[in-house]
Amino acid sequence: MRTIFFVFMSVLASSAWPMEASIQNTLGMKFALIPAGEFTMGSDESAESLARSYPQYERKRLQDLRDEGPAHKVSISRAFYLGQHEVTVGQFRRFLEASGYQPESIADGTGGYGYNPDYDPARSARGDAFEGRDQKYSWRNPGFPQGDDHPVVNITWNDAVAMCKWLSQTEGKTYRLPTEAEWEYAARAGTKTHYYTGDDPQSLLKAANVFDADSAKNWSKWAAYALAGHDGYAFTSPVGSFMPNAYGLYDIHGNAWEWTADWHDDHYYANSPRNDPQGPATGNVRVRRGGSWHTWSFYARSSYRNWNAPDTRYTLVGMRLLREAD
Ligand SMILES: [Ca+2]
Ligand SMILES: [Ca+2]
Repeated sequence: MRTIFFVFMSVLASSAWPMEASIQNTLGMKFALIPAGEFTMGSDESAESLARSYPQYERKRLQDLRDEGPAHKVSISRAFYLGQHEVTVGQFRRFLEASGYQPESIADGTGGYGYNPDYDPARSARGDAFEGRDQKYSWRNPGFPQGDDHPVVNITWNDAVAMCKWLSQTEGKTYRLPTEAEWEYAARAGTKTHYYTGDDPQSLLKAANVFDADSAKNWSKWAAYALAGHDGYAFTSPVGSFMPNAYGLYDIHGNAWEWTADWHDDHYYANSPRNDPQGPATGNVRVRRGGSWHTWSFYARSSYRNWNAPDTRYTLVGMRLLREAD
């Protein structure tokens, strides 16, 4: 009897509740199950090697990547669900309506950034590509038209965390931003190349909305860095418009940058733990990953890291959420 009971419990533990391959939450957000596993995080690629894929880039740009190395083995010990898409404008609006939360760009009265064809970066103090901060810009208005199925932008890291907290309370599940390690592991989906489509930047045309010939029409001085050809979108595209990676994740490269949970530190990879690294304990800026519709292909690579203060809101930065597996 005892043996039978033991066998029964073993079967329960191993297979009675298999995790579903994909799930949909109360806001209609779809999540794919990312299995536990190991991968090589970061990159040690030399400037000489990078120059073969990015011949038009100044050498300094190819050398200035200290924080991507050393490449190191990372173990992700638990499976998790990751949003198949970036959070959309429509989903963010439903969150605001249901929760009463005020996005930081509105709550602090300083607004966000936006595209204005008449704005000249050379005449602005920061030389920024976009106009702002300005109260006329926010998640509602980045200066170009967006449908409800486009990725929400102009949202801060704090806004993203607030949305995770509300979803967790509402659904009784744990939502959070992915760690950098979880993000890169899921983005690569087993690949070791610049992109999940390979090493060639031109391979992005079928998989990502980045700075292409359409965007270059609006920023002609950067035309040399544009992908040759058209991905069909000069600004954001509806999420899921391109080929997904092997885990079923869309727009990993491009469309909107995605906030991660981690603080940024140039030297973190040299001493980070092998198992489930959580980023530095403290910092001033949070990491964002993957590039955007306005990002040159070089900066949309799987290993590339960028960062901003947690209250930064920008025309290029959105989010993708993680839901912990039960
Ligand atoms: Ca584009
Ligand atoms: Ca993205």
